[in-house]
Amino acid sequence: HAPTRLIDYRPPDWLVPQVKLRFELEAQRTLVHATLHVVRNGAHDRPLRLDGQALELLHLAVDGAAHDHRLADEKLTIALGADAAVVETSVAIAPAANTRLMGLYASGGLLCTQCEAEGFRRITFFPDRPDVLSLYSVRLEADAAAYPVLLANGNPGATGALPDGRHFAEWDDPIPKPCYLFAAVAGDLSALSDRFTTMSGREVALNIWTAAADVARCGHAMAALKASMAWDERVYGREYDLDVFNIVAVADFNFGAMENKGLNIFNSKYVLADAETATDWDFDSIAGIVAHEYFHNWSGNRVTCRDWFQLSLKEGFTVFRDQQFSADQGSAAVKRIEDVRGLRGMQFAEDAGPLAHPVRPDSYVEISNFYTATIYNKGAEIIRMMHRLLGEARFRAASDSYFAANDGRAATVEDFLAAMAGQGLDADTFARWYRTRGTPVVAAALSHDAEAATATLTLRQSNPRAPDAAPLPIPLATALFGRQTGARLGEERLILLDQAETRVTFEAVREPPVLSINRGFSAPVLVQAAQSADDLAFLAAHDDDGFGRYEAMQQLLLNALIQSAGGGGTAGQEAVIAAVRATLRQADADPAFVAETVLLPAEALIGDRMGEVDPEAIHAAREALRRTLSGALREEWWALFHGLADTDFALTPLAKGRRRLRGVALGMLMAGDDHEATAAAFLMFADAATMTDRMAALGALANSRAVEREEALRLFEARHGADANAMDKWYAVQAASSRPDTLAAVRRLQQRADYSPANPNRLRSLVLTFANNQLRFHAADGGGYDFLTETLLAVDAINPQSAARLAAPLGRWKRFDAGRAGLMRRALERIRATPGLSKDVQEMVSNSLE
Ligand code: B3K
Ligand code: ZN
Repeated sequence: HAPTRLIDYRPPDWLVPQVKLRFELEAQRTLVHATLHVVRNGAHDRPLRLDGQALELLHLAVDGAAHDHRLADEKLTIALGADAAVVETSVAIAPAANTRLMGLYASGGLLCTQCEAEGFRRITFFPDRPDVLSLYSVRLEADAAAYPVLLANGNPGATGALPDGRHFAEWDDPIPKPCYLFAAVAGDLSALSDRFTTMSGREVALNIWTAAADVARCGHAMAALKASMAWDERVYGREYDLDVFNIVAVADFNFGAMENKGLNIFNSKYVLADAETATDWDFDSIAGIVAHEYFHNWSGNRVTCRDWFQLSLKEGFTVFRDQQFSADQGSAAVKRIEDVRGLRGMQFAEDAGPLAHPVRPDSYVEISNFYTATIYNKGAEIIRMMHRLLGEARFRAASDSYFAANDGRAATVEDFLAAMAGQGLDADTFARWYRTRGTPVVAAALSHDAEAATATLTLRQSNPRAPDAAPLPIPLATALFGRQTGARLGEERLILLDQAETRVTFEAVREPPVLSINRGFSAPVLVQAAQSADDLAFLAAHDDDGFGRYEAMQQLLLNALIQSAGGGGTAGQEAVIAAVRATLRQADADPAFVAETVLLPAEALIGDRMGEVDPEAIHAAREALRRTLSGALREEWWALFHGLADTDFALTPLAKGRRRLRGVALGMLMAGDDHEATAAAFLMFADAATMTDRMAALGALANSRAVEREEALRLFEARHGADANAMDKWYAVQAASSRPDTLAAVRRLQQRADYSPANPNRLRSLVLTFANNQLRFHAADGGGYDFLTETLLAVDAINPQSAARLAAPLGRWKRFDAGRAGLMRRALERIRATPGLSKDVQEMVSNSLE
């Protein structure tokens, strides 16, 4: 498969200012009648070329008459003499047979669409690229009993009855859009409805559509939607622009949600929530994703992307916006900690491995493979750095001018940078962040001259994945603390490291200083500061930046874990225990922060920081430290476990923080493997007033040998067996277990009647969760790799996007010992040699083998 390259970009030969679509909907066979008003773009004599995939062409006319055309290699080519024409096509498609979940497909009794990135070509012939913007008018026709609700983008128009029990609904979208934002839904749906009045007084009807039985579980998503609409007005001056905003929840969906204009389609996992079935994590994710998709109405829809290389233009910016929104709803420090944990876990790992790519890649084979942590989360970090450097007011002014200059356009990263440059950002050097892959490493060394009362900070940047790249502009929020007084010495400084090396002097440093650097995680870099355990413990106690305290504690824990996993023993763990004890004393004031801070780094993260990943040694070291902390602070953990027990269900940051810390305390108690803790876990499970508590207890039991384990799993199934989203948690908790029989259990779960690899949520819960279980997936005998290989190949025949996601864990082979690396390579080679592989998987696997 030939790659698509950024340098080959050319504007479209033909534009399509207007589109009319008429759907005769049926699950087995749907007819799509399209009328495209096409206009030649510039002086050339090239034909009109339309994309089409899995379409049966039934009829074609140009300006009302039959016309020559050629259909080959998923392209429909039509030579046109005039500069404008009306092209009509009729095609047949098969939604019920569409297991890729791209284009128009069936999910339960629903018919729904997913077009981003290149699904519209599976609905009708069209120039399927984001820089062709059109006005759409759509008419949906369907059986009135099976599909009483018919939705599309824009504002509703005429509706009415048709012969043979059918009916129709018309939708008109007054705002031009690229075809990846097209959407239609038909089904037997009910809505939770509400209203929002925009800042200029426009009345907007809000609906969240789902099965009638689930309407009661849409309240949280609705509240989040209204909060998002108000927030975008207040913080970015962005107002909604249609009369209606519809959200539809579907059970089969390739990812989280989709920002189609006026008709967002969501994975039901990110809509439905109540105390009975959703954890606090679910509630927060729902609010974050509802906000994200809503914010796309401006950062994505009104201003879209010129080509898919610019994907981070909308995704990075929108992730940054949803992170700001969520920070405003609760604790900003805790939100930052969660975001950074996610960034390090996913994006840093990606940037260090064979799938590393710049935030604006140079080429791709299958664009679906590039909806990555790098595009989304590193992209958001780049925007955050601009925000930090410009400050709130100038960033807002730059954002206003970006939206004003590019409204209705398909824009590029340069357009965004130009708006930022208008407020003083050095856009040329910032552009380097978009083209340089790899996580920069910043070495920081601080020296103190007691006589002169100065401290000198030497900063050096390097990038092992891009050794020849020009230096990046790295904003490092930095402060010094006095070791004797414990006080901050002077103001925090924002140091911009934009050379390979910089030296910065601090004045009036009259006592030995301790360095606090990259405060608030001001830049997405790895800092190497060689801080002693004493310094880290000092910062964990004294840093006045919450993130800095978290960071120091985590580094202290990480150092201890790396030392012991590498065979260096447990010397010095007294300091760790003392620091954890001190942190626990803040539990009343900010339990969520304490929970994040004392949680041990994940096994995968420990592996990322070691020369070679030894899954067993890492697990053993982590368990040993857990046992040490469990024993040394036993009274503290029990006091937290009992003191934090709540019976009511509140979603305040404090209530969520209490539940989270209680779960962490239970996990620590369980590390001791004694019966008292197991019994407490089972009781917590049985009495849980919230899904958060129930899952915390079940997760702890799932790792254990306790007799209560089976009973808890059985009770959970009895209670939630009919709820797919809840059962996904049940699958995941077993696949994540550290027990030696986990692979066997996963294989058994795969045989259950309610397991289906065709449902992306279920597949992810079981198979991807297992593939991220470092200890058990990387069993030395290669059993985990065989399991993943078989599953991936079976799934590729159904849904290539799902299958491609399963390939990434095998791509980490270079990080392991020769035995495991060889087995992982062999698995990748076996996949690559399989005939009929999708290009999604082919690209992932060949990149992984490089
Ligand atoms: N833009 C969609 C993601 C589409 C993924 C296509 N493979 C959801 C989002 O980022 O908001
Ligand atoms: Zn997005």
